[in-house]
Amino acid sequence: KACPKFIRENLLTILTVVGVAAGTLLGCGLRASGHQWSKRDVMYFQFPGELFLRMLKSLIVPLLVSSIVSAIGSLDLSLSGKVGLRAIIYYMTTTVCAVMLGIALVTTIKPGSNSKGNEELNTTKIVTKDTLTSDTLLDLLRNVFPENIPQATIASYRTKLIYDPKDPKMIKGQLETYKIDGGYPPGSNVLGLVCFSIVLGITLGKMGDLSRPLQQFFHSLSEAMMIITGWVIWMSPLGVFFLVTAKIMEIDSFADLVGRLGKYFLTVLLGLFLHGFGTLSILFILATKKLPCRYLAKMGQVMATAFGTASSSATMPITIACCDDMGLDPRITRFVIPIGATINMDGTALYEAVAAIFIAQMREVEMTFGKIIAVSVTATAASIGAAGIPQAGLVTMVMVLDTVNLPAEDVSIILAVDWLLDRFRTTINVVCDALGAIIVTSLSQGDIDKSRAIQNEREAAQA
Ligand code: DAS
Repeated sequence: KACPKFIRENLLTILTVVGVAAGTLLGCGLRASGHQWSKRDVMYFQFPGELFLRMLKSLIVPLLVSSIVSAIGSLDLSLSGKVGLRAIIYYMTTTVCAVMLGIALVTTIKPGSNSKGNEELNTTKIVTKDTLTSDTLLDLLRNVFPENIPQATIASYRTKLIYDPKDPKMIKGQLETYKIDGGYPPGSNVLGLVCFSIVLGITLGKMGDLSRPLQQFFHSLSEAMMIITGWVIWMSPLGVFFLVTAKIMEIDSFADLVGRLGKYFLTVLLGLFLHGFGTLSILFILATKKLPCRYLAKMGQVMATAFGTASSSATMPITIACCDDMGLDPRITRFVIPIGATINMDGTALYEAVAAIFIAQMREVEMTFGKIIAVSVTATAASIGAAGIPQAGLVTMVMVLDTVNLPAEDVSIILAVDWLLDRFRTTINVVCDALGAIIVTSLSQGDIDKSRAIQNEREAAQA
């Protein structure tokens, strides 16, 4: 009775946030000690955090498939159609707003113009393939249709530029699209699984009684995964503590953070903040006629885990558990959260648009209106194609850079601060998904009640 109600109700969130803060302090302290930490030292520090991340990742595939299939299967088709449409409209609207905001900021602040260190950049030949964008977009579509379901999360298509071994800057002029797990570690690219699960869920919804055994199976599997999530979630404080400590120990230097990438870093942070607490909040108030702060306060655990793991897929089980705690309809939550965690990444979209134009400014490449439109489109597509794993946004950045005729290697310019920006953009990605679940539930409340009334009548008639 001694500890106040607030602490009792939010104990785990408080511990996880403390874990992130303590990890940051310890990481900085270990660096300040001046001792040269070897990769092995970092690996030992990271190990408990890595185990925590692996526990969360092991839940992703069974939870994602079972949640989407059982959620869509349990909704009548008209309701799941309406919920799906509202979710897609929300995802597209928020992502486009994020990209527009990012472009407005980077073209106003101009973090890359006349910043130090431009000269050595211009010596690099700007050599790229103009078909890379179309090929990477085709990869995105290929990954939507997995040819082998059990392998779906491993075989992700990525078009790779084949460099001339004699001159690494010259591209041999050919592109090879092949099935690799490079770029995305196995089990991370779940776009194909999400699409398959949606189709299977709709099919089960159409099959009526014949689908009952499968619906029961997927519903039980989803509930079992959420129970395991409830156990794993208690390891978050320690998990994020070790992940953050090790990450701070292993980065090369903070110099870039305050040096020539400082303005870029702050531009992205400003964009993420304005999007998260500006655009999203306005949309939330318009859609639900409620203030988001009450909900955001309950998302501390989700935000801290997203920040600590830098993976929205790994955070997904915790996002679903948080939505359950908020009393949302589980069928809607288990429908929109897994899809949102895979294709709705506002933070990533904003970051990719800012980064591409920042690099163009560093190279004094003229940004025409047409190029800005192209960046908007490819940054949106890149955020859909990015997997929910650490620094996935960097991987799909190649497509956006190519749009403004910049070489893929230029990603290295922003690498130094990406490990930290990734955590902030992942947090925004996840907050946007959770707010989306609340908004879609609120907009669908009337349809949910109607569908439940029809279901009750049907059961009464059968009784
Ligand atoms: N870390 C990715 C995520 O999990 C985002 C990114 O890399 O842009 O959402």
